[in-house]
Amino acid sequence: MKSGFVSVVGKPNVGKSTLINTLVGEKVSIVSWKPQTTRDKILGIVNGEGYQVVLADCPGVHTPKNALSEYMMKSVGSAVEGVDAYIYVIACSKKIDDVDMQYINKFISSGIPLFIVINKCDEVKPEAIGQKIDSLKDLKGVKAIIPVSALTGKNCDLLLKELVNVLPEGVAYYDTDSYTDKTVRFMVGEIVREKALRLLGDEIPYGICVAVNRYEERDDGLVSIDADIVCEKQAHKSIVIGKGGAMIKKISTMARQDIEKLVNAKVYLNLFVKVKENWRDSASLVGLMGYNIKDL
Ligand SMILES: Nc1nc2c(ncn2[C@@H]2O[C@H](COP(=O)(O)OP(=O)(O)OP(=O)(O)O)[C@@H](O)[C@H]2O)c(=O)[nH]1
Ligand SMILES: [Mg+2]
Repeated sequence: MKSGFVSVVGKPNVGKSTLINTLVGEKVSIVSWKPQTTRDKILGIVNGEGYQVVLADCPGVHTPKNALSEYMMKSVGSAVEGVDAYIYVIACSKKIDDVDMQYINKFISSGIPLFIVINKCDEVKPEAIGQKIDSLKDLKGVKAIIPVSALTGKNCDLLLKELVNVLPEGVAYYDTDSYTDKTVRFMVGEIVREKALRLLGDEIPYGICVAVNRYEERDDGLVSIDADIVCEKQAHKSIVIGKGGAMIKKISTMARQDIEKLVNAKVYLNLFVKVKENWRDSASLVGLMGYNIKDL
């Protein structure tokens, strides 16, 4: 069979996680309109007739400002080592800048097949897509430039076909019925964080992490979960809770609905809000981010 690893890299918010979810056909990685949504490398596994493509979703590339973003950039560094192909994603309506070119040139000089994916083509006129392709056509050593819409799925099948073509003959690296390397516990934490990102105003979500402290499958079939939403400031805590608990209730209801789909069972989700001042600057906490932060 054809099998291998592919890193998906690009600036924040260009649609890397959406693309991986579409290619995998499952919600592997959370998505929001706020940049820097993905914080960690997450594998999405596409299993098909005669192939297995393991896609690494990476945090958007940016200049680190604190220990958290340093951790995020390290995870990009680890995700681009020893892979069989690269996908570099740009958004069609965004200018290609020096950061993009640095990565593109680095990938070209590695000699490993590079696909440049122009995403969000549903947002622009066809002429704009043509212009974007033209602006890249002089680059030597790019396997293909593929315009897609990760949102509508347009051309994603073509991208998958091209990817499979460049992968070596090998074995399945993961169970052919699994679609990610992450645990249910991790995904639960991410779902809660996604709802917080989507429901809260601009400033607060960046300072939030979620720790799933208890995950219990009860005898009656119900799944009972305790999770902490950790924020950076006391003032943020009351915003996350909301007036009369309205905000935390909204986050909890939306997250519970998604978690029920994920685990295929009724879920009892108990959310707590905690404060850990400036946790993003604390390298030791960042290492645990998103999993179990016991010592808060
Ligand atoms: N119109 C349109 N929107 C898209 C498309 N793909 C992604 N989006 C939107 O773009 C926003 C960012 O998508 P993500 O998938 O979270 O982007 P990302 O590159 O993973 O972002 P980071 O994790 O922050 O680096 C979300 O609001 C998506 O719904 C697309 O093809 N078309
Ligand atoms: Mg992402």
